[in-house]
Amino acid sequence: MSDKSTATIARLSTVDGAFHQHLDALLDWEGVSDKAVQARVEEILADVKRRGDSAVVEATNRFDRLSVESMEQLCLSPEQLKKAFDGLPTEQRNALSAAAERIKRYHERQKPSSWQYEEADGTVLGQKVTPLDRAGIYVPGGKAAYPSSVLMNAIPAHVAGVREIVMVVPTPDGVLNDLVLAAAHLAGVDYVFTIGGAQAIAALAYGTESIPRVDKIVGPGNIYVATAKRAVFGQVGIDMIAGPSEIMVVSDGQTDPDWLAMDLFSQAEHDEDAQAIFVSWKADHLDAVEASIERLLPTLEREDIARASLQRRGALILCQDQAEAIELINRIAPEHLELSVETPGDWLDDVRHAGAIFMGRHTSEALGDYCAGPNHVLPTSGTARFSSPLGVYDFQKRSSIIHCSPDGASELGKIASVLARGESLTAHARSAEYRIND
Ligand code: HSO
Ligand code: ZN
Repeated sequence: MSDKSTATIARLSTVDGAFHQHLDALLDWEGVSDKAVQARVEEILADVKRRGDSAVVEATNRFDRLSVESMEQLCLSPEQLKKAFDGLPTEQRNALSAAAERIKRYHERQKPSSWQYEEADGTVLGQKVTPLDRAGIYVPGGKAAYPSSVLMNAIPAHVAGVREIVMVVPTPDGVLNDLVLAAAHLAGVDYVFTIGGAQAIAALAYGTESIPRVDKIVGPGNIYVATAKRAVFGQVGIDMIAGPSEIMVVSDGQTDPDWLAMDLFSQAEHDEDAQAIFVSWKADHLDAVEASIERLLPTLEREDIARASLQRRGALILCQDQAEAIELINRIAPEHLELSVETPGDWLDDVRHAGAIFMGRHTSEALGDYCAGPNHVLPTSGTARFSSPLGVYDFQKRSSIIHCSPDGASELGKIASVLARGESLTAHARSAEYRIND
């Protein structure tokens, strides 16, 4: 690896003997685990469980520097959300509405159907899909409050048919973010409470006098929020615990290097720990992309964050050919994969692990982050090996249906009786045997 302290971004080559070691070191990411934070979070959870609203109000006053007296002052009505939406500049209102429409349309397609079929003995078997009663959406406060994330978390819940969507968003120093509230209005959020941190997670998980207990909590947050979500898991469902954002761009050498550099920055600017990895089998193309990075980086408003991210966790990787690029993709299992190549469709069968796949030179990740339609809540840190984007299916559950005919009960009874006696569970056996009809 090049000298991390001076180079903007490391240059790696797959033929280098130490390549795999370097790559492992780059990919290594430690999730949340901090004893002191855990202890603090446990205290807050226990306090909210015991004292409900007053514990949430006190913690909110302390952490967000407010001085409210009751939970009522921390609750926004649907009318207030609509007002925020109506008050936006037309351009923002239109862009938000257009994004919401596209996201809705995409997620409508994910809706699974209940199904059933009949066995030869007349027994009907099936699966019934039911939306959750209530979902809680956590939206971070301050700079990390992304209206696009409100759409991406709440729309699938709404499309799934969740009866009530409760959003929480902290407002440090009482500052409301109108775009966030407008997005909540568009996405079908029912209630918004201006609370955050572990106290908000506790309120959603246990319920308080004013805040309804939810069945699942989704949405990103800081280390306190992530730790609290882990702690209440089991009591309620949670989505993934997201790591820093990542992008992997693979190019055949034909895409404008400036476009590629900016695509890498688009993730690097999120966070110092975000990861941007570029791969090509054309050495001169790597040189060109590196030159674009150096030239364009100083033009970014978030130059410092992007630079730190590229220095800490970025890489430009020279591989030998297309087959090796595919091996790298499947090994890294990136959250976002851009296939900046002429015929990306030819690659698709071989790409096994990626949260979202952006096909071709014109499909920048930024379009997917905001408005293409698919969800931007994606598996990070290699978890695309076993998990999927947030979707309608995360807000529904399935029940099995069994309806035996007399003949079916008799036939199944014979099998069940043998197996139950094999397990020495005679009540099971006799319950099945009553229904044998010969
Ligand atoms: N790329 C982020 C989502 C996001 N980008 C929100 C801009 N706003 C994680 O997928
Ligand atoms: Zn992004």
